[in-house]
Amino acid sequence: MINRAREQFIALYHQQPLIVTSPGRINLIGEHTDYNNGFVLPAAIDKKIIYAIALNGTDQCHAFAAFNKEAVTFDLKDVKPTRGWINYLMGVVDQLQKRGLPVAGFDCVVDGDIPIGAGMSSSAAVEGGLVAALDHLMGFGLDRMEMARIGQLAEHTFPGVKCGIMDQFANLHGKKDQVMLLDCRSLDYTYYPFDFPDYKVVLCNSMVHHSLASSEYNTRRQQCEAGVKAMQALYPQVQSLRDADMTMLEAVKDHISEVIYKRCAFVIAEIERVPRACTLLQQGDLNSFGQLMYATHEGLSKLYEVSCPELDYLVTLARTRPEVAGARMMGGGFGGCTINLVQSSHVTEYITYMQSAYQQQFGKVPEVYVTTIEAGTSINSY
Ligand code: GAF
Repeated sequence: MINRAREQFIALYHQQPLIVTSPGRINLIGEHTDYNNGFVLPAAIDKKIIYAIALNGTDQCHAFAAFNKEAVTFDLKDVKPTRGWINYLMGVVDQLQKRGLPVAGFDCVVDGDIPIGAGMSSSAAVEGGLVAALDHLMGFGLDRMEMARIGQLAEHTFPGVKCGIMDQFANLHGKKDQVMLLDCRSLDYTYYPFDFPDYKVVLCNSMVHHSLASSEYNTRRQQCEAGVKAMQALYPQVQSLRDADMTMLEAVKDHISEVIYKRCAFVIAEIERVPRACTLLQQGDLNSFGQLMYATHEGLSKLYEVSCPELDYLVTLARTRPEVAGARMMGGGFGGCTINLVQSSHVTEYITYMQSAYQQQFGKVPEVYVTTIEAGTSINSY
């Protein structure tokens, strides 16, 4: 893929590019907790976006996407939200410009193998790869957390998804075979080895892409904020759901809708599950960890209502299989992948079983990715 991107770049733009690899992510546990100031446990993976990129000495930016053979151009003096994937590039440029950084024109080829809309955060990979590339080419000296914030804000202002910081953080901070416990309030983080040679992380793609995912995502965020506001009347110390507990939520139950109650109940429980899950991981107790993954899925499905019949089916099937320690839907929801912790010796058998059962039920074959945990966005020197 790297060679393909480089050759494509040279053919289009006639100079040698810088190569940047920018990974997708998994999240073991802690879903919809990041924008509630809670905890997440993500890792960067082997699926990635590749940039071949160089400055071009003009005010124009040219990008060619290898995945759909589409070429886009924009002017650095005319950066504003539009439609399509160019938004992710322009959003990053806009954030850099807003910080007073003198972004120069560039040419790039964007290639990669992160399935789009599968919940592995291809958009954060596009953002993180570009911000790291421009930082390197122009010597801005941004630190990785600042780059993550730039990606997050680009996502808020251009595509318009009011995401938390998990995806951009994971993309830029990943380390081989390490998961990261991130406190989304303080932005402190700790690496923990994911050292389970007898298990594989298997992603099953429901092949469902829900067109309402972005608007529903933003709605969930507003519902959480409404819950916080209601609790603040009694508990002024509640600045986000991170500060709340079930006693506080029960105290305001009669003043909020059932929907707001359910959303908050899920997030409060999920924030509390993550440090517990992390301790289990450190103790090597993957089976107990897996039970927490199932609990997360249950909450995402019944209380947060971001699952769909296809994801529920995949998790229900996983639960019947002794070789699976745990499974749940992953990411924002309304489609995309489930994450499954599967005994290495039974992975092939498990995939065959899942694909055939799913095909019988929904008439399509789920793509399956056996992933590895890899480094975050990297500037390649060759
Ligand atoms: C998406 C968002 F981009 C993340 O910030 C996070 O909220 C996730 O959904 C749900 O945990 O990937």
